[in-house]
Amino acid sequence: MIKTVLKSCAVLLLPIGLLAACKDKPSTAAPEQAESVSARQCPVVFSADSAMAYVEAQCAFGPRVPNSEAHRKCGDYLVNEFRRRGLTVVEQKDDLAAWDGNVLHNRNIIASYKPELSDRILVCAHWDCRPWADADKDERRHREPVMGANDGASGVAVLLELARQLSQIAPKVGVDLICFDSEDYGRPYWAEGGDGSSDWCLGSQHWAQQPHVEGYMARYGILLDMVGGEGARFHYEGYSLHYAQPVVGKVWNAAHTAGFGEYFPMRDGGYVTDDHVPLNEVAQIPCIDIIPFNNVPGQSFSPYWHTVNDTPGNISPATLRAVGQTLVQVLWEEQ
Ligand code: AHN
Ligand code: ZN
Repeated sequence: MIKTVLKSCAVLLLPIGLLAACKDKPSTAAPEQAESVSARQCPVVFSADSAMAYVEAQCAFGPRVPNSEAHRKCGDYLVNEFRRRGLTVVEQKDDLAAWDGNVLHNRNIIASYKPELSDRILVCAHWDCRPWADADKDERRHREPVMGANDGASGVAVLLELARQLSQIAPKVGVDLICFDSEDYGRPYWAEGGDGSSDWCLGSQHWAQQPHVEGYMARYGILLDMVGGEGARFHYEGYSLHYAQPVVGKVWNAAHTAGFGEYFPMRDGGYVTDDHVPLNEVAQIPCIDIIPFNNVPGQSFSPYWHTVNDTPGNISPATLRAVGQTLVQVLWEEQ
C-alpha cells in the first residue's frame, strides 16, 4: 500500500506567527549558560578523519536520490556499518507518495545501542540526496542531482563515527541513531503549488506517525543537518528553542565545554523546516536541530547548498570534529 504522509502536514505550518514575533527581538529565553565553565571534558576523542572517510564512502555511491541504485547500495552499506559496530539495526521500509506523484521507496534506518533500555536519547540525520541542484548558479544544471556531501552525508558520517565509539563513551542510557530518508525531495521552484513545507521530510514525517517501536519515546533528540561546511556557525534554531529549549542549552553548553564554542554562538538563527519538526509536533519528542543557519537575507546554509558543488572536497574535517566532539560530550554527560 502506498502511504501518504502529506495530509498530516498542516502541523508543520504552525509557528509562522511565532517567526514574525521573534524576528527582530533578541531571544528572551536564552538557555542556561552558567555551568559550562566548570564541566569536565570527555576524554574520548571524536575522529574527524574517520568521519571524513564516511563522507567519502557515501558519496562514492553517487548521489543517493530515492529509488536510484546509489540509494539502494548506500542504504545497504549503512545497515552493514551499524551492524558491524554491534548496534541493533531496524529498517523501516515503506512506499511514500511524493509531491510529483512518484512513489518513493523510503528506507528509514534505525541503529540502536542498548535497545533493551527504555530511557533513550535519539540522534538523527537525513541520508538521502536532493534530486535537483536548484540553487546552483548555473541554471542549466538545476535538474542534476546534488551529491550531498554536506547535505546528507555529513550528518550520517557523524552518526557512523559515534556508532564506532559508543562503547567507549559508554552512556548509561540507550541511544538510537536514526538515518531518515526522503528529506530533500521538496518541490523545486519551477513546480507550482504545495504549502512550502509538507513535501519535505517525508521519512521523518512517516517515522513520527509510526515509530519503529510501538509507543517509542526518548528523553530528547538531536538532528544533525549540514554539519560539515567550512566555517559553519550553528546558531540557535527557532523550532528547537520553541519546543526543546533545555536541550539547546545542554548541547550548546557541551560544545563550549568540549572547546568548540566558536562554532556554536549562543545567538538566535531562525526557523528551519527540517526533520526535527515532525518529531516535536507529531511524536512529541523534544528535538533540536544543529544546522548552520543565520537568518541573513540572501545567505543560505552554505555557498554549496543545493548546488552541484556540494562535494567531499568542500567538507571541512574541523567542522565535523566540532560537531562530533560536542555529541560525544553530550552522550558522555548522560550518566
Ligand atoms: C527547506 O529548505 C524548506 N528546509 C531546509 C531543510 C533542508 C533542506 N535540509 C537540507 N536540505
Ligand atoms: Zn537539502
